[in-house]
Amino acid sequence: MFTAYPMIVETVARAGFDSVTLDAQHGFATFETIAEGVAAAALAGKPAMVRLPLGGFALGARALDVGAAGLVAPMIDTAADARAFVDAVKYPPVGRRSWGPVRAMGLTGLSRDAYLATANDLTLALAMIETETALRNVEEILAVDGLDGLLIGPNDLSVSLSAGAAVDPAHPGVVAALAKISAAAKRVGKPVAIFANTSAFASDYVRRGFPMIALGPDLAFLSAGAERALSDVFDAPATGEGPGG
Ligand code: 3PY
Ligand code: MG
Repeated sequence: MFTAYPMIVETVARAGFDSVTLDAQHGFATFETIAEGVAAAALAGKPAMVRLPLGGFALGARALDVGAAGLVAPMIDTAADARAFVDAVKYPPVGRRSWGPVRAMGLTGLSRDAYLATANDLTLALAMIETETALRNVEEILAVDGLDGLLIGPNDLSVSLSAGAAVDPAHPGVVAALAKISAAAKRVGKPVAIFANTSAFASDYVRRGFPMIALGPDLAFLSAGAERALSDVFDAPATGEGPGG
C-alpha cells in the first residue's frame, strides 16, 4: 500500500488478498497511519504487514506493538543487517524486542503471557534481498536465527545487477537470481516472497512456485481502475437513450 488511508487499506484488504502491506519505505505510512491501517485491515479480517524505511527497525518494533502481523526490512545486505533487524523485533531469547504490545494484545485477544509466549512465531520478519551484495550473502542472511524468510525486490535487484543501467524485473540477472535465492531458502526451510509490479509478473511468480507475492501498489490498482472506467464509457454499446437520442 503506497497510500496509508484506512479506508483504502480496508478496501484492498476486502478485495480477496490474504494480507496487505503498508509501505513506510517508499509509501506514505507513518507510525500513526500504521496503527490505523493495521486496525482497518483487521476490520476486513486480514493481517497487515509493514515495510520499514531503510534501517527503520525501531519503527518495526512499534508496528508490532500496534498489531502488525509482520515486517519487511528493505536492503538487507549482510547477516549483520539481518541480525540487527531480528534483534529489534523478536523477544528474547531470539532477539531483544522491548515489551509493550498494548494494541497488539487487544487486536489478537491474547493475554500478556500468551502474547509473550507466541509473538515470535506469530509475527513474520522478512529480509528484502535486492542487491548484488545481498545475493552474494544470501546463505549467511538465511542462517540468521529468528529471520523468518526473504522477500525479493526485483526492481532494486535489477538496478544493482545492471550497475544502475536499468529498472527491469525481467533482467536476465534477476531471473537467474530468483532460482539461486529460492534454492538457498529451500535448503534451510525458509519461505521466499517476491514483489510483483504487475499481475503478469505475479502470474509468472505463481508458476515459479513463490508462496507469497506482494502485488501492487494500491495506486496502480486505482489508476488501472480509473483508466478502465473511462475507456468503458466510450466502448459501451449505445443504449439509444439520452439527449443525443
Ligand atoms: C523492489 O522491487 O525493489 C521493491 O522494493 C519492491 O517494492
Ligand atoms: Mg526495493
